[in-house]
Amino acid sequence: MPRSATAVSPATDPATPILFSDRGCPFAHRVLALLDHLNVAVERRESPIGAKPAGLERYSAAKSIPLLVHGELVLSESQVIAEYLSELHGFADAFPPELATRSRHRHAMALLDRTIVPALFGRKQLTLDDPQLADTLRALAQVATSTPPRPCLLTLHVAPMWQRVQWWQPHGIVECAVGAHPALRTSLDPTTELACVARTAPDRASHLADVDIARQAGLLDPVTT
Ligand SMILES: N[C@@H](CCC(=O)N[C@@H](CS)C(=O)NCC(=O)O)C(=O)O
Repeated sequence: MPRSATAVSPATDPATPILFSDRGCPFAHRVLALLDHLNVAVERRESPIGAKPAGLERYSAAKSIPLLVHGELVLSESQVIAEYLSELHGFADAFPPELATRSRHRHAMALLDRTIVPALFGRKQLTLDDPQLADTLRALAQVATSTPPRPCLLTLHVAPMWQRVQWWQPHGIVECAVGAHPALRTSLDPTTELACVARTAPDRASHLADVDIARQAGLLDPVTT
């Protein structure tokens, strides 16, 4: 069983963080891959896609997911959660030591979330010549990781989204745009094969079936790329 899937009751271990998310959420996948890599147990509270896990309202009025509850601390935003856990557990490889490189990592992560993620969720329409997409791909290409990639906050941030791009929108705008940058594609593909990413990924077939059910129920935005 994947280490991060091991549910430990907070009644027996109050130090165990609780992660609220819906099933197969790529933002939660970032956090689960990190916890798996750090070998830290987590209690998962999951709902079907498009729904909210029971008990979430106790911690978040907006019912934001993913949400981490660790003792008194309540955090949303996958990147904030990942940085907290990295510092807490002394993840030395979280970011590169050199300031400019570290800022490039954060820049690429922010642009990915501002441009590609909304398109992936059907919240933004992209075209191949979109200037924000061009900037995002350039920022990602600048931080293209070694082969094979090492787990760091950048690779764990990008990998779940790159996997969902390929699963949800094969041959869509994002995959085509990345395909025009062979070196970038070569650096992205192996991130999804990192052991901690693969161990915490949902099963592709059942995930796609769940997404379909949620779409038909009108719980997800239609995807148009
Ligand atoms: N910026 C957030 C995005 C979270 C997000 O969009 N989560 C999806 C679920 S996979 C969603 O639709 N959330 C709606 C909500 O939280 O109400 C993060 O990085 O955690």
